[in-house]
Amino acid sequence: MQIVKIDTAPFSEQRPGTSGLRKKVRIFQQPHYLENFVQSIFDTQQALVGGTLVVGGDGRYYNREATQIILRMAAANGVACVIVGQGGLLSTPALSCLVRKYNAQGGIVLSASHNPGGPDEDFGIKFNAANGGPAAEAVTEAIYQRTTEINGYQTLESAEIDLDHIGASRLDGMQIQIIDPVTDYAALMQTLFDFDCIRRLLTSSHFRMRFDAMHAITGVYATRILEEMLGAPAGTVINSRPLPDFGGGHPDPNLVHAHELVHMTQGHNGVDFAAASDGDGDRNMILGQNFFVTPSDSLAIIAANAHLIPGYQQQKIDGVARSMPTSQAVDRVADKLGMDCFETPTGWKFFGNLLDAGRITFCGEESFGTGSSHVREKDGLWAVLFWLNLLAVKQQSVATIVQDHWREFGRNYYTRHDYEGVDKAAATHLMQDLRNRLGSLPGRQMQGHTVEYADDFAYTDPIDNSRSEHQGLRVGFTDGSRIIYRLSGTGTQGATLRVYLETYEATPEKQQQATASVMAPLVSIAQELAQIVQKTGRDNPTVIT
Ligand code: G16
Repeated sequence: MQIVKIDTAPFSEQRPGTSGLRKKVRIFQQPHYLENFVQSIFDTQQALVGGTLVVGGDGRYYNREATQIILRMAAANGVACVIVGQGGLLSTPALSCLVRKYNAQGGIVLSASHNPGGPDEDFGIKFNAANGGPAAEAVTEAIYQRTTEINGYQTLESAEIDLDHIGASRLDGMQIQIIDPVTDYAALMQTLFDFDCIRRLLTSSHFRMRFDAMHAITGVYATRILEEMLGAPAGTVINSRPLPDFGGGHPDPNLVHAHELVHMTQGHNGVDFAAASDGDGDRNMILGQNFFVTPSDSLAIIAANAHLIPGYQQQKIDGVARSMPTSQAVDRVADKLGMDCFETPTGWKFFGNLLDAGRITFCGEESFGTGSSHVREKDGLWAVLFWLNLLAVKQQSVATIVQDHWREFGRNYYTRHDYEGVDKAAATHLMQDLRNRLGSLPGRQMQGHTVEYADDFAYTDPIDNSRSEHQGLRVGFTDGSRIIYRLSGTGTQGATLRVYLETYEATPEKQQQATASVMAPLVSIAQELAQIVQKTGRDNPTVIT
């Protein structure tokens, strides 16, 4: 087969955001656009030459075409072996599992996560390192720098590559292994959780569960693991067929976008347990009957109950980590149980070094991400299995488990307000203006709250000392409440302003209030402090979670 060198010129704006390069499909479809980025990966990641690469995506529109392009370029760039999920499909945590299990030198994830899919929607590409996790900032920066000077890429002239039949084949000198996307991941889950115990719960007539795959990749995984391996009744997994446009929906497991599932938990007849995952299977939402578990609480409860789960009961849990805007619920668990607790910037990549160094076992984010040292990505189905194992052991409802946790550790009321599609310049100005005023805020009284500190969050990685600046504006009050402002790094249109709000309640009698009413004073302080209405023209957030 003929290796061909194609001349190209750099595209502007190929800098990866919070989690890889995410753009509209039509941008990726421009001639050479994807190729430039992929060649920049090969040019900067020399270990891939003669090495193994894992490739897979969430099945969204353009997944197949992109997989073909990447395989041809991998062969032309001297990669020895590519492991590909059948049909070009792999959930993000499953890809992480494969990179680690087969000692690959890296992985390429094709996904725009929770963003909608389809010809007019979003696509994305992300490079994962040999530890199976999203590449560190220094690596993504090197890839980006390469995109700014690239003038050519290498590919192979070949017929369409068969992605659908499991087995090995060759493309020029490169081996292609098409594998079942679920098998290795499911085997890993079996080493962590008590499948017999979960099976007894799922097959009991007293327990009803639904899992919403949102027509995304976890449909494949959840059907196999929950229904086929664990015996949950057929129909437990809803919206199970992955579709390139996610059925026109928004595969984001939150109270707004997974409303069909939320509805199934409501009322006397609501199911006992419900969960959802996102486009690429790394996010999760956990619900009980008439009960929503915030991702921040979920992380804290997982850390507090690890001793009940087989995969974690033999090990000492040394530490936990959360992203800065995630509530401090897990900090209280760490404090009481004598674990280290790390506060990192938003982005799963910041947990990688801590996990690799064995400093933490569990980590999570308010953005519906929870995970552990078993892989280097957040893992939606893992969190669901953790909760199922916990429910099976405790024989209590989701609400009882969470409320008992609050009684013991206190409750961190939490909410996030997103202002999506805001004018970029207006959002940047809002942040800059607030940043300029941070120094004047400590001591200021606002609606009965006194500002204790106000800063622009920066992080020094304790393992490699790398420094990340401007990771969100924090305003903390003397009663422990916090307001945090950040611009999202995952959107593809305009800017998304995220406002994260948290307040702590230690008194059990005050832990059963509606979040919206408890948070109302902080919400109004947050709007006033940043002059959100004046600066964005928005009276209300687009999404509240
Ligand atoms: C990605 C990152 C997460 C981050 C989330 C939201 O998740 O991996 O670490 O919390 O985006 O980021 P932002 O607030 O910048 O939009 P995913 O599931 O989209 O890959």
